[in-house]
This record gives sequence, C-alpha cells and structure tokens, in this order.
Amino acid sequence: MAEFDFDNSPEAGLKGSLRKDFFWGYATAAPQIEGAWNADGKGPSTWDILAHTPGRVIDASTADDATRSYDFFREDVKLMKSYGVNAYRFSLSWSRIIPLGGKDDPVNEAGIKFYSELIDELLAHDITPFVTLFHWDVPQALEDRYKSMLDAEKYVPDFVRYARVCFETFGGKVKHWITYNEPGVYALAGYAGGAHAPNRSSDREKYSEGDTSTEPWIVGHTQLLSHAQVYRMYKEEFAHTQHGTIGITLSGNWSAPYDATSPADIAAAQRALEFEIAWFADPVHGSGDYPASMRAQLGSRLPTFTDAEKQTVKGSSDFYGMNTYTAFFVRDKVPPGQPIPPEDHKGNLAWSDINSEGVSRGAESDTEWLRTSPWGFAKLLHWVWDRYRVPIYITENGTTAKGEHVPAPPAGDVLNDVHRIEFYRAYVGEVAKAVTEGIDIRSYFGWTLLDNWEWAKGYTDRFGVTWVDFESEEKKRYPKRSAAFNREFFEHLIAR
Ligand code: PNW
Repeated sequence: MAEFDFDNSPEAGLKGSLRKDFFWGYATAAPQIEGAWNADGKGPSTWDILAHTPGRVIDASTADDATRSYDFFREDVKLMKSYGVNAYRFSLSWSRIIPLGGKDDPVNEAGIKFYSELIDELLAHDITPFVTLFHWDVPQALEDRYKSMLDAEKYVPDFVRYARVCFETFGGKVKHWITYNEPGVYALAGYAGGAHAPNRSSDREKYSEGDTSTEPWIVGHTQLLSHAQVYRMYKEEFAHTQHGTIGITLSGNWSAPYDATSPADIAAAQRALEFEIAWFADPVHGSGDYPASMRAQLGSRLPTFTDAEKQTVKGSSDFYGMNTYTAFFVRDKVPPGQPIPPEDHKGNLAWSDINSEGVSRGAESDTEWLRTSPWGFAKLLHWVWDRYRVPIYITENGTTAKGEHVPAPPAGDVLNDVHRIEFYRAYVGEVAKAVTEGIDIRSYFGWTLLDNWEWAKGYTDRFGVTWVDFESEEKKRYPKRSAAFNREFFEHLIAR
C-alpha cells in the first residue's frame, strides 16, 4: 500500500530518474552492530580495547553485544527485505577473520563461516552485498606489535594478505568491494583529536601518546599505499575470474564561504574541501598527489609519494565512494601572515552555523556537527563530478533525530521520525536531480539500518531507520517510518 503518494508530490517529476540497476539499501559497520566481540575465536580490535578502557566512551558502554547482529543476521536480512532494499553495505571484522591480523597469522574458520553465511543469506534474498574490508577496527595485536599504520612497511603486507584471504574466500560471490571506509576520519579522529581508537593525540591532558602534527598524515599515507596495493592485486589476480569492482570510500561534507562575496572566505571553503576530500581523492582520482594547499600548510610533515607510488595510487578506484552528511560555513581561523599551529589539521578554518547573511546551514539533528543541508549535498555532487569524473557510489548518508532516547516500547511519535524522513526526502531528491543533470550516480546507502554503537558516543546517537531496544536481551528492533518512506521513494525513483 502506497502511503506517500509520490505521483502527487514535489518529487513527481523525478519518477524513474535513477538507472534500472541502481543499488540502494543501508550501510553498517561490524564493530557497531555485530557484538560477539570475543566469540568463536575473534581477536580483540583496537575498538574493543578502547571500549574496555574507562573514560573513553561517553556513556561508558561497550560494543560487546551492540545490536547482536552476529546472532540475528538472518532476522536483519529479513528486515531489510521488508524495507525493499536491493543491496546491503557491511564491513568485515579483520580480527574475526585473522585474530592476530598479521600476514603469517592463522585464519579463523569460524569467522569465515559467519560471513559466508551472511553473504549466502543476502544472495538468497536477492540483496547484493557491498563489502568493506576496513571500517576502523584494527586487530589490537598489530597495534601492540608495531603501532599498526604508523609503520607502513610492516602494516601494508599484513593488510594485503587480509584482503587476499577475503578475495579468495568471498570473491566468488561478492562483486562490490570497498577497501577503506573514510581514511580521513579514521586518521583524524584516532591520531589528531584522539577520541577514536587508537586514542593518539598531542593532547596530553587526555592521551598519553601521539603527535597530532605528524601522525594523521602518516596514517593517511599508509591507508593510501595499502589501498592501492590491494586494488592492483585485485585487478591482476582476481578481477579476470571474479569480475567485481573495487574502490575506496571517502568522507566529505560540503564547505561554503561564510561570506560568499569575500575572496578570503571563498579560498577558505576551497581549502576546506581540499583538506577533507582532496587529501585522498586527488591522489586516487585526480593528479596522483596531495593538493597544493595541503603541501603549503603542512610542508614536510605531509609524506611524499615516489613516482612509482604515484603510479600505483593514481586511478586505483573503479568508482568514487562517497560518505556525506552535512555542510558548513567556513572562513580563516588564523589571519593571513600569522603562523598556523602545527596541530591544525583542517586547513586553518573557523566554522559557523549561519553565514554572513544569517542563513542557517540547516535544521538541527541530535548530533552536534550534523544538520540537514541538502543544498550543500547538491553542490558537493557537482564539485566531485567536475573534479574527478568517475561514477559515484553514495555509500553513506543519514541523520540522527532529537527525541529518540525513550524507554521501550517507543511511543508512536518516536517511530514516526519526521525529521529523518525530511532528511531523506531532501537528500535522495538531490541524488535524483543530480542524475538528471548528467552526474553518474549508481548507488545510495542510508546510514544506517539499525540504531547502533556510535563509536565513542556509545548508544547516545541513534542513526537507524530501525529503533533498537538496547535494554532487551534480544535487542528488539522496531521499524521507524523512514524505512517505509525510503522504500516507496526508491520504488518511485528507480526506472523499471
Ligand atoms: C561515519 N563528520 O563517520 C562512519 O562511517 C560511521 O561508522 C558513523 O557511524 C557515521 O558516519 C555517523 O557518525 C563520520 O564529522 C563521523 O563529518 C564524523 C563525520 C563524518 C562521518
């Protein structure tokens, strides 16, 4: 039964605008949903260690159980089917597959079995798996052995071997691979700010180790080099028999000038996009090297590529994997001519929620940084398309909504998540419009299927289209209305 009547809506004209083989569904990440953190031979990840360290997670929770999707994956697949999706993006836990992580360490057959069954269950329901190899959970053993990504020489072969095991084991059935999820957020949150694993930062009041002025750039570089090697390995050794696609997913929000008439603010907004997005996208999809604005500010603290590395990294993604949530207004922080502190890792920016004319960047969510800013999303899609010209897979987009922290069972109003529906209506509408303007977009994954363990925010950020009762033994799931909305919206938008 159609509830939302798109044929008589502002979106009526967008009917059938998305390609017939458009992939849509929801995205998740292993540490946020699986639970079973030490079951069946799984080794600890850096996030398990973080969660078990007092003071690191704001509600003092752990992901030991999360939404228990390790136990209930068949129910989750059924739920997704009822939501009408044709694809599902999830990540593999490296330390479930190789508990100690290293190239010579043993493979855990129970971990292989779990993911094989999940993949089979998806395929049995005609849901196409999109598999992320790395969504932030480094095996703790590699952190202990050599500080993981800070030592590229040791880390790269370990990651390449992990990827090889995955291609050999799952590549017959998985045709859509993502190497890294948001290498930029991983590097900055874990090594600059320090709130994420492995909790490294120059902030000595909070963290005992780390160097914000150098480590994020090293960790970014290591991810690029290891990503590129895995890409080349897949192309050379697996693609001709497995016929899949492989790429990297980058995080990036739109940045607009605080004062649209100020040359300095316009330059600041461009620099913001380069620090956040082009940091990875230029090496992979563009020039093959870091943007000049980053080199200018960071100098030799930003690593360099050899010519051979440039050749390996350049063009090492079949598509542009895009995670995006919001938009910001920016201008310079330190005025021109004055020194920028070496700990600055965003490109010398000051942010504001309104621009110089008092226009808001968008409606508030339940998450400080996140506002509903579809206007910025539209601009971002054009900026990425104009600069890189590769097919875009939107791999994450979504929001929290105020008022969802209620006891179970949630009252009717909580499940009628109007704020989230309006977010999806606007953002997905922009996807369809961008396609009609000639941009090649091939997927959309909402973040996320279930309310889950939102990293250092614990269970305090509810991003799901499904409300989860974390108090209950079985982590009972309650569909929100946004799930029904998206189902009907994509039915309307995808060509038959
Ligand atoms: C993504 N930002 O992280 C991650 O891929 C998910 O695992 C996470 O749960 C989700 O977004 C929601 O936070 C981001 O500040 C974290 O712009 C922060 C930002 C963007 C993405």
